[in-house]
Amino acid sequence: MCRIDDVREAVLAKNDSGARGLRAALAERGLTLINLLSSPGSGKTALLEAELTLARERGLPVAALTADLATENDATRLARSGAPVKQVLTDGLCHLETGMLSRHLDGWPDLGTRLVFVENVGNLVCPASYDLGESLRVTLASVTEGEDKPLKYPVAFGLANLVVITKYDLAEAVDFDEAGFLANVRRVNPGVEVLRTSARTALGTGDLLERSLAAADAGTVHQPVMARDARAGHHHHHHDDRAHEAGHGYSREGSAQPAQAEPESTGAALL
Ligand SMILES: Nc1nc2c(ncn2[C@@H]2O[C@H](COP(=O)(O)OP(=O)(O)OP(=O)(O)O)[C@@H](O)[C@H]2O)c(=O)[nH]1
Ligand SMILES: [Mg+2]
Repeated sequence: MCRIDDVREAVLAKNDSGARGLRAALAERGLTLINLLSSPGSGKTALLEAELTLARERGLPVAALTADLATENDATRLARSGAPVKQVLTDGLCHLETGMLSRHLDGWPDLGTRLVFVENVGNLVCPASYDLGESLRVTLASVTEGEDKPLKYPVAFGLANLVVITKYDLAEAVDFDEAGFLANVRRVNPGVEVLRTSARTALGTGDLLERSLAAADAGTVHQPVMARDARAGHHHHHHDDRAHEAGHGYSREGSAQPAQAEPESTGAALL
């Protein structure tokens, strides 16, 4: 075990205990956290802006935290929806940790808010190991990224409890291999639901909002297993293997997994 692994495990252990505290605090306030993960430019902000706008139209109290290494650009874009939005600057870190979130969630958003969407730093590696106290972890991939991404980033896709295909309006133009993508998702995370979405055409935006609300209603806890594996002293690469083997990376402490709800008739749900 090299030193980097020791440091990494200490950081993860600290984050894990932070996640437990954050979960309890969120539950007390009736807040449900939705963690969005993808590579840079997959369309997290665009989809989130559509979600926030839709939620506002439906009179649902939602808020968003968006994380980046630098700039307030994404918060400015999301604020156009009229929802309460905050920018988290990670100061060069490639992922969010619970400590950063706790600071921003102190007294914010207003009581009565049901959902807080968290746009993680655009990166499919770093944020995957960090439990943020979320109820739903959503991993996104755009149709332009290639069908092999779930295999190349098995932790990000293996620990997701909802996978979202973005920019579906471009699928034909880029000859998106949808069957190949779905087969690869199944290999790292059998049974996980996959939604087709487009921020341009609003395809699937209602479905994502419904899955998020279902997670809030069920009060289900989804805790990435990997952080605990790390404390048990496994090597990093081992986590990837486990995500592969186990097929899913969440321990389920609640009732039925909301992400596995029956597909909607919009044509967005695939698995
Ligand atoms: N055609 C099309 N383009 C999209 C869609 N969603 C996002 N885009 C474009 O893709 C680019 C990146 O989108 P963003 O929403 O900024 O992606 P992001 O994942 O938030 O990026 P980072 O925050 O930098 O990681 C922008 O130029 C968007 O306009 C979509 O559904 N269809
Ligand atoms: Mg963004």
